Amino acid sequence: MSSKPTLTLIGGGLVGALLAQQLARRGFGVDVFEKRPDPRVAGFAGGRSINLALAERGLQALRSAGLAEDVLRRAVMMRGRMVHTADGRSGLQRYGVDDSEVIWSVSRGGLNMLLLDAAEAAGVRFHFGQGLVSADFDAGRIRLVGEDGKEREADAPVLIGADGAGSALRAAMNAYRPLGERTEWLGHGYKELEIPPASEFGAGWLRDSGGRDQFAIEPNALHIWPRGGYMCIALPNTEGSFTVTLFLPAQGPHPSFATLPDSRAAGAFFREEFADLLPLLPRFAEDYDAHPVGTLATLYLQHWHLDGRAVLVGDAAHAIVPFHGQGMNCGFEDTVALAELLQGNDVAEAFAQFQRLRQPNADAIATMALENYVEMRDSVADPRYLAKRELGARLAARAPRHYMARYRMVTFTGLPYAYALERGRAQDVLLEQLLGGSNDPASVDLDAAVATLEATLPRLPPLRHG
Ligand code: FAD
Ligand code: E1W
Repeated sequence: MSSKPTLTLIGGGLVGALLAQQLARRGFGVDVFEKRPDPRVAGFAGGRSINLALAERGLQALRSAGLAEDVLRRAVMMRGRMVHTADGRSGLQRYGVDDSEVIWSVSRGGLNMLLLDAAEAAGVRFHFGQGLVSADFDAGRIRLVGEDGKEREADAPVLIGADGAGSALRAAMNAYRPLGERTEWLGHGYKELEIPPASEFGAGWLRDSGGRDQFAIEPNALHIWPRGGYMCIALPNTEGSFTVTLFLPAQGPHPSFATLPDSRAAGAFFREEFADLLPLLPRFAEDYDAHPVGTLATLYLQHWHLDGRAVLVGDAAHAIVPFHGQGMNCGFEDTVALAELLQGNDVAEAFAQFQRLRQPNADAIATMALENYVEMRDSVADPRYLAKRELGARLAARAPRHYMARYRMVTFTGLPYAYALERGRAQDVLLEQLLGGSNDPASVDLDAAVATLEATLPRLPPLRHG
């Protein structure tokens, strides 16, 4: 097609940095304006979650960028969810049958710096400490503000917004032509706490025989303390620590962040509700009082792009609640799709195709992430849920080409999110029919069930980890 335009990305976070690398590798000139200073120089100061779960979709994108091996070297494997019930017991529910179906805990800062290095090596020009203020889409110019408060202008005929949930480019686009924006607040917030390495708990724990730090709890798991209307989770860090996140209603009757304004109130609450977790949090009071309450919302837009002039990707286009651990993974999938589309099409066509391809999938993971919050908080103890999960596991073992749990489709395959949502619904209808009034999976005639399954649901497409 025509010669390759220079592209201007706003935001050098996870999605912006990975997209920039892929575009530069395809021969585009790429400028990235990032509001914050270079984390490789200034130290990483990301306000939000310290570590994240990387799953198959994110890995597939990193593989296509040639970066998967590097990332996995610095990641901690999570084989399953370790559920800690209120009575103090815990048990591991494996995600897959073996270590081919695991997820990975990665440091947000470490991953971002790795991606910045990779993008720079591919020829991307970064401009740190430069925040977008406004855009003149007719003139193809943008206004930026430096950390010193000084404003400057730059040419930017083609803009890509990877500037996150609070996107400044989105605001500028919306002012030029309404995007049909809707934000649905979850009404729950989150706060991050830390379990330090076991070596900090006293001499008895200090180090293993190789001198390495020991983890205070099982390192190769995602820990969940479900408590009905709220929960805590913990993801392991490579240094032997864990980042704990408390999810809780923001307002309203106890318990909510409103009724737990400080560590004194929250300490009493944790002693009651998270009795086994609190002793692992030696800096509970400091962390609770110092860390802000984060807000959670789902963002829906009618329009992701402005002709061939600007497009939004990642959280800027479709921020979701974090309960499936898929926001970054979905944003990474975006980068592959957009880079491929820009390769063979003119810019306007690529942007339009990008929205056509990705929006149904972004909508689907938004729905599934919201549903997973309820599932995580409540259903792990619900007999109907457990019966369906057990029956699903039996069907999957007997007819793996016809049944796959929705969580596995989302987490361990690259099947479109919209497909996972739709197939998950159909599978659920079938499980309900098969169980009828019983919550005993053993009461179901499996031979007949498999026959019904094969007759009513199409085969799953071939998979990498089939
Ligand atoms: P961001 O990471 O927000 O990056 C945006 C970048 O743009 C930043 O560097 C910012 O400084 C910059 N910027 C902002 N404004 C401007 C401006 N005006 N000018 C220039 N630059 C600007 N996802 C997962 O896949 N797995 C998980 O386990 C997971 N856990 C999560 C837990 C929590 C508590 C939360 C809140 C989210 C979680 N997510 C998870 C989601 C994930 O954090 C996001 O989907 C991901 O960070 C989106 O990347 P992004 O690059 O689009 O946006
Ligand atoms: C994952 C923040 C976050 C990140 C996650 C997950 C969860 C609960 C949360 C979903 C999950 C990995 N999940 N885990 N176990 N069952 N569902 O898979 O990333 Cl709260």
